[in-house]
Amino acid sequence: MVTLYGVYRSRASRNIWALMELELAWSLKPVIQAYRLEAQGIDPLHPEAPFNTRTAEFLRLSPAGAIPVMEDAGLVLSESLAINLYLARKAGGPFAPKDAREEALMVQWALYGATAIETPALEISFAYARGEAASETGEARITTAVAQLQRPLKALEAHLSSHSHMVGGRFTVADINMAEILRYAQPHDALMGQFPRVKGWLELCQSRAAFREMWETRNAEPA
Ligand SMILES: N[C@@H](CCC(=O)N[C@@H](CS)C(=O)NCC(=O)O)C(=O)O
Repeated sequence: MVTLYGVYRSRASRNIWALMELELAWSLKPVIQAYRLEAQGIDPLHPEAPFNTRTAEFLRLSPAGAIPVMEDAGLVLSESLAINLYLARKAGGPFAPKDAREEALMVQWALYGATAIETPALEISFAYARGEAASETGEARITTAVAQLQRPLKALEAHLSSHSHMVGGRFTVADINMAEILRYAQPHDALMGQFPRVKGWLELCQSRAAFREMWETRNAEPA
């Protein structure tokens, strides 16, 4: 049984989506981000604070103090993209890499997403989530992020012009990993409109039953 530590409103969403696709037995141990408690005026270190990323018991499991963390038969793993690659290998089947070559490509795309796309995409996500997209500061942040995303999204657009999916011509863990990173930039229509193949592929990934189930539960979770 896989235990996932986190909440739906976090990068744990990508692991939950994968777990649902793979139909693995799993349970969620709620751990909320400390910064979200602070934003509500709650001291994360208060003895009655909800279990959070600064709770001593969680820090023993994850010294980095970040969610998600996964535990499976004694293996403790952090980094959401690595967790998904592990889950796919554990379950096997078409969702997983079929050989070393596919595995290398899946790692390549996960690293590219994490290093070239995630940070500017998150800037866009935060600006929209905080209702700042139309403010002067928000617009400036979005403009910078959009500029930083041009090169990687051109690379993805070119890839998706000759490939139906990230790897192997089928829906795999590599699609979840990249789709969940790109989701952060999705509220900015002007950017997505520049890259129609990326937009279409992302919407196709998100039309899957497992994504919709994850997304519905995520949206029902208190913000
Ligand atoms: N690269 C890590 C990032 C993990 C991360 O930053 N998680 C955020 C939530 S999505 C977090 O736990 N923040 C805790 C805090 O700031 O208190 C991953 O992909 O798992």
